[in-house]
Amino acid sequence: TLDTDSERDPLFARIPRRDFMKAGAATGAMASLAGCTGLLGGDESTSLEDVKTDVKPGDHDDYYAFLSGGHTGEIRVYGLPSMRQLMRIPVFGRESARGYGYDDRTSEMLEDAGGYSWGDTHHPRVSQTDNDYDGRWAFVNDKANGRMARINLKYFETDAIVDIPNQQGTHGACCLLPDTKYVFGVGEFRVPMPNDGQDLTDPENYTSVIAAINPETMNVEWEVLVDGNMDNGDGGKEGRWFFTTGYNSEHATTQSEMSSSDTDWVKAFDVPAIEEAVEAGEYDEMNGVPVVDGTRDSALNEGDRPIVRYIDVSKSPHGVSVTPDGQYAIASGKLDPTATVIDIETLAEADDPNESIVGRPRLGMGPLHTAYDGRGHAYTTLFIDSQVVKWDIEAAVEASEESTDPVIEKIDVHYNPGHLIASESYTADPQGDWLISLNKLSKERFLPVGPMHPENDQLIYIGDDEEGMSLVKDTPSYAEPHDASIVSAEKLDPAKVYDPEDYDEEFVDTEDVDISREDGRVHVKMYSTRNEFGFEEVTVTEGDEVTMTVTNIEQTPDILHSIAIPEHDINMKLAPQETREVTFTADEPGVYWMYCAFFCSALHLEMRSRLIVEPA
Ligand code: CUK
Ligand code: CUA
Repeated sequence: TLDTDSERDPLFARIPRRDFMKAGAATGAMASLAGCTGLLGGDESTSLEDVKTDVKPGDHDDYYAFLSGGHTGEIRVYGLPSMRQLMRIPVFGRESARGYGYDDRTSEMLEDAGGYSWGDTHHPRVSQTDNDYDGRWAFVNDKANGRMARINLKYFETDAIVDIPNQQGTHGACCLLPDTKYVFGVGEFRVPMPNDGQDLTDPENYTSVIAAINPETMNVEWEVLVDGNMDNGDGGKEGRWFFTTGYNSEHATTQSEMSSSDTDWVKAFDVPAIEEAVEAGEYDEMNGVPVVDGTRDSALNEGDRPIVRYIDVSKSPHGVSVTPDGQYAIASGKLDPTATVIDIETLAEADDPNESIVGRPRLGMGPLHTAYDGRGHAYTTLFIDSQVVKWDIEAAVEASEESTDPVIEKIDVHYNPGHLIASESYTADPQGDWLISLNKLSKERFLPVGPMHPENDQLIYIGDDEEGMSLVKDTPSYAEPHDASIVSAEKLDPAKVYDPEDYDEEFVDTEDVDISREDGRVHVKMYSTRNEFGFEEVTVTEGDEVTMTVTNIEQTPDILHSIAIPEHDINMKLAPQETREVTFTADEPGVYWMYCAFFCSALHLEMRSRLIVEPA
């Protein structure tokens, strides 16, 4: 029989707890003075009866929630607390209602980013300034093809995608706070470096990298290669540390080999130290990117300021997130019932980074991801138990050993939650009212719709510490939200019509309509408005390369047109004051009725124009 924690769990024996327990307790007291009341004070909590749970017809929600769409490659925008889906934003795949991937600009963007027809979005993160949402951008990863995309929150549309060199399986995505200096792409799949076919058979040599992307230019500024895989990532609040989880410290390629050792790592990247190494030229350039060696025995990890700290945690950690006060990084894994609490402040001084582990609360089976309410509580999904567990962060640090004491409450969710996200949990000042549990299975919760079931995103009220968590809503969702960011509505200010200054396409007003021809190239400039296009007919010759520049000249918000061309695979959405351009070859003689696909007015059906292709 096993009597002690250290016998049950070999990892536990390796964590030196004695010396820093006192330090942990002291900083805990400081945190509570700084307003981290939670159970200590409890006065910030509000009963469910006193908050808006129902959004009446015509009323607005309090929050935007940006949910990833997994292997649909898109982002979905929900209103909270209604959980109404307000918009879908295509990112890595074409989408016809928006004409995304149909006009020249967006199809070139998708083509330049690798030309793939899909992506796998997991982690939508919204840009911050001074640790608060600034309303500029959201970023999201593509796990399938190693990419990162930027969504412009003025227009709620994807405006840049970078195909990250040297990285396969971009999984974690996160901004370096407080001011979004970088967006990090976290590479999950280990591959030969460079992955050019020279070294195929020796997995020992495979590596993965994190990529630091400049949010303004979407340029990859540098990368750091490491031992083991990486998985999720989150940044500290002070601009120094960036954390990733990872599995496969064994450097294996099969599942059984990947589970042979007892521990894996959380890696803490010392960003300013990495920047210094790049500055000093201590890198290899690979595919145009400076790649810094952050493996354990690299020279850059040997001095007094290692660029990457490898912290031993229990096997296969998955989620990692930094507490709102920036004090702790909390990681938890699929295979171990505990979470690991890492004291960020002590990391810089600790000789052995394992000394920075200050808590190992025992939470339940399959703890995956953790969110925060700003009142000192953490909420962790339990994938196997199908629950969300609420626990007290300081109590976990003060507990003298692995303990269930910090656990306050558990609520059943339906079923098998992956991520969960609380309102503004990724900022320094979460709102502490709503939490969404993104459940992978819905089983029998909804009307059956065939063998592919919807998932179930459940809205839970967490604002009342006395009454505890309350399940408020089930929301069926299409595969597959992984993570979300919840932003107060007043922090975003989306445009109602386009500003032509924001784009390169030439605005075509009523007096600018024109058809010009030169050497088999035809340029058609026209507008759209209720209920006409700038030309009633456009005649070209078989084989002509046709470019159409079309402006929606409406000023009125919400009056959209499109130009759809039958049998040419074209549909261009045109919101008010928006101009788009499309180029195609008119290779089949005949008559094609170009029409508007948005029902824009009573004469919408009449809004069409003939494309006449004369035989050559
Ligand atoms: S991951 Cu999917 S449930 Cu990509 Cu953050 Cu954990
Ligand atoms: Cu324009 Cu219908």
